[in-house]
Amino acid sequence: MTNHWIDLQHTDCALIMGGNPAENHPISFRWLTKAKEKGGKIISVDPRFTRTSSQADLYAPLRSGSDIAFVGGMINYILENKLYHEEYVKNYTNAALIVNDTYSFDDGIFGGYDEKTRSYDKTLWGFKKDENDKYVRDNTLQDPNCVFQLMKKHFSRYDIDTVVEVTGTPKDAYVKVIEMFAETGKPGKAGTIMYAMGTTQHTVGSQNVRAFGILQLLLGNIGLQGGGINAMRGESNVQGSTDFGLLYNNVTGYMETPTSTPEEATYKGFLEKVTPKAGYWTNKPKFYTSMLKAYYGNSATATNEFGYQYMPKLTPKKDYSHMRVFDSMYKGEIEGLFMFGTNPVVGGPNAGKEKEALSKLKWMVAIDLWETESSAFWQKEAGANPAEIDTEVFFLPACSSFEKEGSVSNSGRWMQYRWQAIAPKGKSKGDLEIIHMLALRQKELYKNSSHPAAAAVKALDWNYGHGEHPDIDLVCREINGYDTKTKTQIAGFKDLLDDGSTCSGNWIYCGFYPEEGKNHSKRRDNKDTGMGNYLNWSFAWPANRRILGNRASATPDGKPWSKDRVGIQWDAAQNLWVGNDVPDFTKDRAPKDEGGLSAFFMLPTGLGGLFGVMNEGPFPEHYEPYESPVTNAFSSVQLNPATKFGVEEFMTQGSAKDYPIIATTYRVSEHWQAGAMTRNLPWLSELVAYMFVEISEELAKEKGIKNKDKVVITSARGNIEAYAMITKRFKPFKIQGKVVHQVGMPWHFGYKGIATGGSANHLTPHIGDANTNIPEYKAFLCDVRRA
Ligand SMILES: Nc1nc2c(c(=O)[nH]1)N[C@H]1C(S)=C(S)[C@@H](COP(=O)(O)OP(=O)(O)OC[C@H]3O[C@@H](n4cnc5c(=O)[nH]c(N)nc54)[C@H](O)[C@@H]3O)O[C@H]1N2
Ligand SMILES: Nc1nc2c(c(=O)[nH]1)N[C@H]1C(S)=C(S)[C@@H](COP(=O)(O)OP(=O)(O)OC[C@H]3O[C@@H](n4cnc5c(=O)[nH]c(N)nc54)[C@H](O)[C@@H]3O)O[C@H]1N2
Ligand SMILES: [Mo]
Repeated sequence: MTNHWIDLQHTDCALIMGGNPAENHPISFRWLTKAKEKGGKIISVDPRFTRTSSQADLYAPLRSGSDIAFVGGMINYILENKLYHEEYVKNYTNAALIVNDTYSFDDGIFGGYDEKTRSYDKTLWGFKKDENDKYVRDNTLQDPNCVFQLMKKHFSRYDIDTVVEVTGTPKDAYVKVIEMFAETGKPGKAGTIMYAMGTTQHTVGSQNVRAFGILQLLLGNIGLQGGGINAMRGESNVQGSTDFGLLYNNVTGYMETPTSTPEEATYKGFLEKVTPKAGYWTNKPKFYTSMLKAYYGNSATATNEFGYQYMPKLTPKKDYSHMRVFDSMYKGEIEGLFMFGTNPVVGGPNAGKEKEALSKLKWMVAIDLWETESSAFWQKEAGANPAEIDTEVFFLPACSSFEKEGSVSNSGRWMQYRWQAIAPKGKSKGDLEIIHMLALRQKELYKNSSHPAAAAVKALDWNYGHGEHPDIDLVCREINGYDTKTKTQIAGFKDLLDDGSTCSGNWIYCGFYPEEGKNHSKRRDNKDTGMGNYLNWSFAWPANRRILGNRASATPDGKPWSKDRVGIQWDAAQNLWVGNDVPDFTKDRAPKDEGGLSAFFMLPTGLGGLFGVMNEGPFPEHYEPYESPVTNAFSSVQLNPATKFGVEEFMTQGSAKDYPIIATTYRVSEHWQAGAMTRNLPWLSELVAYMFVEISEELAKEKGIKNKDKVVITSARGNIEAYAMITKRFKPFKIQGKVVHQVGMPWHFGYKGIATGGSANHLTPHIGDANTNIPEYKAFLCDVRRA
């Protein structure tokens, strides 16, 4: 989230698209209800009429996989009708920058495309600079090569009539959505966008989010209280896990994992490659070296490149995302697997195939509260023949959240501490304890080894107390970071250095555990410090800032856009930015100073990216999902040209001839994810006891299916049984003149637990987004018949 949960109360309009917060993020609705009381509006855009839709002032359906067309049309309408926030756009975005003439776009493809590698030469999409290395601008926004004009041209193809033909949205509802949300483009108004997996789980997922970014920058909504783009994160600590480097291509604090290329062979070469020449990320070497000091302690010195060579390196061009790991496993390239709290046989894309891949492992360690469909994949009940499977499976019982202490970070980037509620049951252990014990045993094992790989294990600075239970205070001290000589805690990331004199396990959290405030309860002051930002409750990264980009909450000369919605403002008497938030800006940089308008100072330009480089282009472009019932109306390119394919056996693709119906998957309030957490509880199992598929009345009639009939849903990957739930929540779409049906189903079911049923992921495809590789769970093709 750029903002945070409590801030939702300040919005004039919440566009909820690609998420169902009333059911999946219910606390958000507490604050949206407050917004409504003050006259705020809610718009829900979803293929299906959800409980969120039922609370909305305006609902518009769209078929799954057509979000770029939908938002692209909004952008076009706002540009054509001059509904954008002109002063904001001119000062805080890259609208005025001139793009190099090497940029081009023709029939769905940007310049620099290489069909063989399905990738682009992104260096062609740069900004023009003058002899003094300054960006060339046209403040009138008239130059045909300025971002504003290129953007206008790109989205001019997204006229309302074409858009609704593609999305299937009724035209009047669509126009109402644009007009209602575009109201927030008036100075002083604020609109927010809330999204989750309906947006991201697509082959164009990242560009769906980029489209939101463009829309919000045009309307001047980023940086404002009640504005922003708010990704509602999923699992309780998924924000914390990505902050702490759980993604394969990131180490802590969203810095690059090194790759074994010649350029990155030395730490110096690596830093040169990953450190931009301008913007706040020029400080990256300080953060990286401090992180290496946290990893390797005294074994990280200036003479050994601070231990850089101990770090594991990625293989060039190899992708380590979920799907590609399963590809490798399937090919027999992986011997062993640790599954810490994950159940891919229910939750993974094309799960039937992922299950097969597990049987190629020599060993697997499952660390979970329950034996799941994944740890039991080799059993008879799973349809396997144990005699044919050689995988040795170890099960380690894990503690539940109530049985351990530690922090979780919420979607608003607030790190909050939780104490242990009850002692662990049975022999279960916390994940941190398990990792701690593994680390200590490995260190013991490799103590006397001269194998080159042992060097990294020996160098690892693992000093969190002795015994099985690590001392969380020591872990926290290291995450925050300290002066390596005096051992005093660092006050904030601006004090980190690249000479090895400071350590910090995660620079974005630097400052959360200061010398004087080590007791967690110190940040538990629940008094509102203004505008619901509660600055003394928890710590929000970075630097306790609650709203990212909040320089843009003020006019170019530093006054709030609206008196009712003060983020920060310039106080000329004190020469400081003051207000209701910690400035996300240099606190004494005046509006008139050099860089005084660089509201987005992390970026080299300091400007919000209407034009922004992604793997499939600098502007979002509509492509159809991997499986779609129609051909692309915007160009002759059907699928995102930068999306990668995996192992052939996983890539089966259905056509509309065999599978004419669009399918999507989603959650219900009563179940949690792959289901082990809820299908093992009698009361929740009773509430939603059976796997079902939601079918429109019209499709049910066509197929002769009645409510509660048992049906079979088939896709190119497999088939499952479910009960038919005939509903008004889905309506057939009219797409390019023909009627297209869509069905939807929860993905929580499996064969274990109390409530059992078919797993929707036996149907889903093994393909994903071109930037993140998140699977396309939200749009694929199927057919439905009575069982
Ligand atoms: N009760 C409960 N709450 C949960 C979870 C749970 O399992 N149970 N899981 C948590 C986790 S990990 C996550 S990631 C979040 C996910 O939170 P959400 O994203 O809200 O979850 P979903 O229900 O998967 O999908 C949201 C909506 O996207 C719609 N949708 C489908 N296709 C499209 C499309 O192409 N475009 C648009 N605009 N919408 C589409 C679906 O109809 C659905 O209503 O929820 C979290 N909260
Ligand atoms: N078709 C379809 N598939 C999807 C999605 C979708 O929308 N549609 N959504 C995707 C999303 S957003 C997500 S996040 C994934 C989730 O996929 P998974 O992470 O595989 O699913 P979960 O059921 O959340 O968690 C797995 C296990 O963690 C265990 N667990 C709970 N607490 C702890 C703990 O403290 N320690 C340990 N070690 N284990 C614990 C639970 O018992 C559970 O068995 O699924 C994805 N799959
Ligand atoms: Mo998630």
